[in-house]
Amino acid sequence: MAPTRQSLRRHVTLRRTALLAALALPLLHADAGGAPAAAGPLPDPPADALAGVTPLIANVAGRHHVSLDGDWRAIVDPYENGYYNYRYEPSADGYFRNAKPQHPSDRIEYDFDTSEPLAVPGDWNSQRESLLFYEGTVWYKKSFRHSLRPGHRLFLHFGAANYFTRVWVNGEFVGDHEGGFTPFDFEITALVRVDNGRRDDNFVVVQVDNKRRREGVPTLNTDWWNYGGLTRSVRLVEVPEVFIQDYVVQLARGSQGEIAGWVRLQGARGPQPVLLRIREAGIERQLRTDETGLATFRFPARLTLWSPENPKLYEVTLAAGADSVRDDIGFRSIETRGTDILLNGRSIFLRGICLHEEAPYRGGRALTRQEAETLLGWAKELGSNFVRLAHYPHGEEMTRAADRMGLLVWSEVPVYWTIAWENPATLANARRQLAESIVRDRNRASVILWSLANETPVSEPRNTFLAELARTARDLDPTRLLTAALEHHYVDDDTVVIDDPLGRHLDVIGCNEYVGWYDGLPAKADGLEWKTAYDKPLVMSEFGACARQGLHGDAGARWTEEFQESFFEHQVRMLARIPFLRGTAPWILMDFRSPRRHLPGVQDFWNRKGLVSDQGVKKKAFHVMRRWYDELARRYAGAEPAAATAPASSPR
Ligand code: GCB
Repeated sequence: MAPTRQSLRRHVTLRRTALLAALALPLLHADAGGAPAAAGPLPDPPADALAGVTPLIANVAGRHHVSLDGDWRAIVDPYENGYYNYRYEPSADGYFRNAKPQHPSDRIEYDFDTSEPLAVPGDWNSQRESLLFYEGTVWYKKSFRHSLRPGHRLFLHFGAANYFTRVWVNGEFVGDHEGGFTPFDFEITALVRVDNGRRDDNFVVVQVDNKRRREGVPTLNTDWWNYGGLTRSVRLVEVPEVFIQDYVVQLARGSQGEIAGWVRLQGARGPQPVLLRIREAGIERQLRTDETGLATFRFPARLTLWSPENPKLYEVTLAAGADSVRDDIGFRSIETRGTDILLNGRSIFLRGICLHEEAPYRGGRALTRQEAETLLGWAKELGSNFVRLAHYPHGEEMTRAADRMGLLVWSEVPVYWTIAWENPATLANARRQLAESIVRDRNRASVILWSLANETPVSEPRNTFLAELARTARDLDPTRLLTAALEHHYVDDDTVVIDDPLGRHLDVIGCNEYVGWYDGLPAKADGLEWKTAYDKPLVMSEFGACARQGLHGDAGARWTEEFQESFFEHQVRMLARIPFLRGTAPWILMDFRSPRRHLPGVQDFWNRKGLVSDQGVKKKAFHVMRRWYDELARRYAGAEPAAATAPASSPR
C-alpha cells in the first residue's frame, strides 16, 4: 500500500535526519603547520547547519540509473492555481494529482497530457519566446515505468531546478528543495509501482517556481538571467539495499604520496567489507566499515599527480556487497604559503577567466558536455589554467570537463550582493547550497577554491553569516582553499586597500575591481598602488569593460572593442605591479544575458563584457589577455618546488 502523505512526510524527515549524520563526515586533516595529523573525525557540524539537506548520492552518473530527460508536459501557472485554492490555501486537489475526468460531466481544468512539452534539462525562458522574462511557477509532469529489482531502493535525483521545487510521485508529496544550482534527491522506493507493462504506471509531477525572493540565495537583485525550470538532468537511481552513498578519495592534506579518505554505506547493519581499487596505480585495499557504515583509510601511493599541464585521472572503483561505483579521479595537492599558491608543492599563477553557465551560440542555461568543452576550450585558447565559475555552482558537466581538460576551478555559491544577513533561514539555505555543492564536487581535482560570497558589503551581521559559511566549508572539506570576491576601498587618490575583515577566514583573497569602467577611465589604473592587510595570495577575481563585438572606434569611445582593448592594456600593466597577486580572472569569457542591461543597440539585455561574443567571436581584448598569460606561463613554468622556509598552511 502506498504511504499516505502524512506517513511519507515522516519518512522523508527521518531520512533527512539520517543524512545529517552522513554529512557530518569524518575528515582527514592537517594542523595549521601542514604536517598531516592522525586520521580522525572532525567535530560534527551543528545539526541546524545542514538540516534539510537531502541524502545526496554521490556520482549518480557512475551508477545504475535511468534518465528521465526528454520532453516533460508543462503547465505555466503564474497564479499557482495548481497549488492554492481560491482562498490561497494549499489545495488537496492540486495539479500534483494529475487528475483525469472519469465521467463526461467531470470538471478538471487542467490536463498535462494535452499541454505543450518543455525539454528537460533546460530552462523554460530560452525554449519559448513567451517565457523569456517569465518568473513564476511551471508544473512539469513525466510518466515512467520502472522494474525495481527485488532488494533494491529507488531515488529520484535532480541535477538542479531553479529556484524552489516541490516534487510528487504518483500524487504523493515526496519533498521540496530551495536553491537553483545544486543537486537533490528523494527516496521513492515505497511509492513506485512495479512495471506491469504499461507506459504510464508512474508519474512524477514537479512544481518549479523561479520567483525571486528577498530572503533567498541569491536575493532579488543579480546581474544574470533568472533562468527557471528543470535546468539539469533528472534521473532514477537504483541502488541495492546496502549501497555506497558517498566517498572521498584524494591525497591526504599536505601530502603528495599518501591517499586518504572515506566511504560511507547506507543501509548497512553492522560492519561491512568495502573494496577500493585503483588498478593503474596497483592499488587494491580491503576496507571495513564501522557500526555507522563508515570506512576511513590512509595509505601510501605512488601516483602521477594531476595538474593543468598533465590532467591525469585514475579510474577508481569502490565495491561493497551488491553495489559498486566507478569514478575518474585526479590526485593533486593545493596549499598556500605566505602570498604563494602551491599546486603539488610548486608556486603557480592562476591565469583565469570568469564564466557564467550560459550556452554558447544558442543561449540558455543547461550545458551539454560539448558546450562545457566549448567554453573551457576558449578559456584554454586564452592561455588559462584556471576558471572562476561565477556566481553559483555550475553543472557537473563543467567540473568534470575541467578535470579532463586541466583547468583549476573556483566554485561559488550565489551569496551575491545584498543577502538578508540577519535571517537564520537565509543562512541555513546558503549553508545547504554550499554543502550540496561541496558534496557533489569534492572528488574533482580541478576544484581548488570554494568561494563563499561575491561583493558583499561589510557589516557585523554579514561578517558573522560568512564566518559561519567558512566553518561549514572547512567542516565538509578541509583540503581545499577558501576564498570570496571582496570589495576594496581608497585610502587616498592613488592607493587602494583590501582589508575586508572576512579575509581572516580565507586562504586566498579574491577582489573585484572596475578601475577604468565603473571607476574612472582606463588610464586611472596607471597610477594606482594596491595594498592588502593580509599575508595571503590575491586573485583579482573580476575586472572588465563592455564592448559590443564588431563595434569599432576610438579607444576613448565606450562600448567599442578599442575601448575594451585599451582598458585591458592598462589593467595588465597595473596588475603586473602587484607583488602579492597570484591570479586573475577577468570579467568575463562570453557575453551573457542580463535583465539589467538596457542600452538599445549596444546591450539589448546583454552584459557585453565578454572577451568573446555569445557567437564565439573574439574581441580585441581577448588577445591582450592572451599575450599576458603567455608571458606569465613562461615565467612560472620553471618555478622550483617552493622552499619549505615557512610551513604551507590554510589557516583555520
Ligand atoms: C560585478 C559583479 C558581476 C557583474 C559585473 C558587471 O561586480 O560581480 O556579477 O556582472 O560586476 O558587469 O557589472
